[in-house]
Amino acid sequence: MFALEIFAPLLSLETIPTVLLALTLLVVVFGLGVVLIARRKSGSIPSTNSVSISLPNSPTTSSPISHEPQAETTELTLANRMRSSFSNAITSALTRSLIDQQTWDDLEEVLLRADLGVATMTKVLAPLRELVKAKKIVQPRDLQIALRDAMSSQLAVSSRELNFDLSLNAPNIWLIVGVNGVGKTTTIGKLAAQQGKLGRSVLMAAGDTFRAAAADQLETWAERTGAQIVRGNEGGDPSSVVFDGVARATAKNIDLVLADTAGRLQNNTNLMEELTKIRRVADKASGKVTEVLLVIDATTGQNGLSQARQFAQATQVTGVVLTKLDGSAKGGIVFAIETELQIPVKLVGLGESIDDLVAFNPREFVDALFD
Ligand SMILES: Nc1nc2c(ncn2[C@@H]2O[C@H](COP(=O)(O)OP(=O)(O)OP(=O)(O)O)[C@@H](O)[C@H]2O)c(=O)[nH]1
Ligand SMILES: [Mg+2]
Repeated sequence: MFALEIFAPLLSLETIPTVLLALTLLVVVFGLGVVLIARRKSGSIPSTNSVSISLPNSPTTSSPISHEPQAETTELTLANRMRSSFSNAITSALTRSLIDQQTWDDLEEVLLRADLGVATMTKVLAPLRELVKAKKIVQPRDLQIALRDAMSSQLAVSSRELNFDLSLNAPNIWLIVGVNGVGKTTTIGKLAAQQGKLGRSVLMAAGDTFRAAAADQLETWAERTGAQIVRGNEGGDPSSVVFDGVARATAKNIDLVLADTAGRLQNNTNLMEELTKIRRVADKASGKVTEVLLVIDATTGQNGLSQARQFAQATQVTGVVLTKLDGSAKGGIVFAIETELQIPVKLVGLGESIDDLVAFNPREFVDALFD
């Protein structure tokens, strides 16, 4: 009522168009304000595909063959996936202003903890001790640089290429061996995906006949990667499964046979002989064994060296796949395997997913340890 009394005299015929214009302007300004506020709000709500940094470092929690859509992960590099406490340990071993006996003791401890092994550690440190004795290295900082170089130069094998003989008029056969649970079957799945991308057709031979579940696990990988599979009976002869696999691959003009084998302890003579037989039979089949890949779990420690030695004797290992380097602060076994056994580390497993297998790059590896 009060407002009417005030505004009524103002509402004459002449003022109506002006009032209407003012009201229209008010509505337009109000509308624009609403739109702007709504836009701001939608920008601040985290969108469903926003980048989340998550490192897949819990091997025990997810299924071995699950490949659910995952949160976006950090770039697949050694530096991103390895959890290196090595560089902190090295830095703290070299924090004092001088190089003395304590420095060498600390360095030895750090290298042993990283799984280099005594022989490799001695080999790496010996020339550095000489340089310090001759006063060519005085500062701990320079010793750190020299140590990095010395470790890099240990990893100088000639070739890390996966052997695939293009001239063969028959399938290449890659045999995958190793102790229990190291990641053999998973590596076959990852390899099949990689080789498929290279345009090669793949057949998996389920040479782990110990448990039906092992062949089931392989079959899931075959389905996922579009590979063919040959499996035998539970408890059957693994050599004949591999043989049949190669025969099928030959008949179907398939390029590559990936042969899974059951996990076995390197000191179990019977099982190691069985592996020798699988290798012999595979070689007698219509294809040719061009790779024997020994899978080693990076967290195994020095036992990995003993595994490599025994498996190499039984099957002439041509390369090592070092798995579970993601989330591992170790991996020094690489140095021991390459320097003491001259077996190249060819591939590295950096997680459980299908793409988490990369070529081993020694420079990147040493950088990841030190940075
Ligand atoms: N974090 C991580 N886990 C891995 C990697 N490779 C394999 N695994 C996991 O290790 C476990 C064992 O893998 P398998 O492929 O079944 O190992 P296996 O050597 O075939 O095992 P057996 O056949 O029982 O001897 C599974 O949970 C895998 O997902 C890797 O590079 N990183
Ligand atoms: Mg397996």
